[in-house]
Amino acid sequence: NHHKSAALWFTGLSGSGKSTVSAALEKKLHGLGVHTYRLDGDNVRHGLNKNLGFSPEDRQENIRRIGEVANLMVDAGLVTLTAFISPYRVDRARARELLDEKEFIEVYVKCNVEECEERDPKGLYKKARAGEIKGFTGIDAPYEEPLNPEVLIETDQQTLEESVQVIVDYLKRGGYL
Ligand code: GGZ
Repeated sequence: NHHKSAALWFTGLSGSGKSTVSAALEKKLHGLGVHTYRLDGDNVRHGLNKNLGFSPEDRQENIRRIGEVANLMVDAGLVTLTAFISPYRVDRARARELLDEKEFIEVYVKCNVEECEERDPKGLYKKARAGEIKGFTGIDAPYEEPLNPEVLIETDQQTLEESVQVIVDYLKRGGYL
């Protein structure tokens, strides 16, 4: 049972649903017999990238290393899911170049910032509003929306199941499944 490997590059605001959607998609892919690995803040920012913060330079380096690791994992034959804000277009474009266009699937997890702020799962928007966190994406640091993502999901308008299905349909159409 062999599947084409690829990088699924999730991007979106904090609280938009990148982790939730990518985790649900991964579960679905496992059910289909697809070998995956998911990179997210928990296994990268606490390990490989624990010397990095949230300045523009550190975010760029964060994304650069994640691109390199994803590249290795795709080489190893895995469908690799990355779930990071990746706020800068230029950094996402570099990851895309590194990974070779046809294996790079940008998934824009779109959600309006008001809704993200309302969800505030970790209370970080509240801290950003209070000035306790400076340079928080969507509040006082930029998020550059993808202009032409392979997949667009809108978590302020779709259920989790619908969002996952949109990505699964894309993968089927592309011959990944
Ligand atoms: C944005 C921050 C910040 C600042 C801490 N800005 O909701 P979360 O908690 O789990 O997701 C956010 C995560 C962002 O890390 P990434 O590696 O995805 O960012 S980037 O791609 O821009 O390098 C949030 C938390 O870390 N967090 N400070 N200032 N998010």
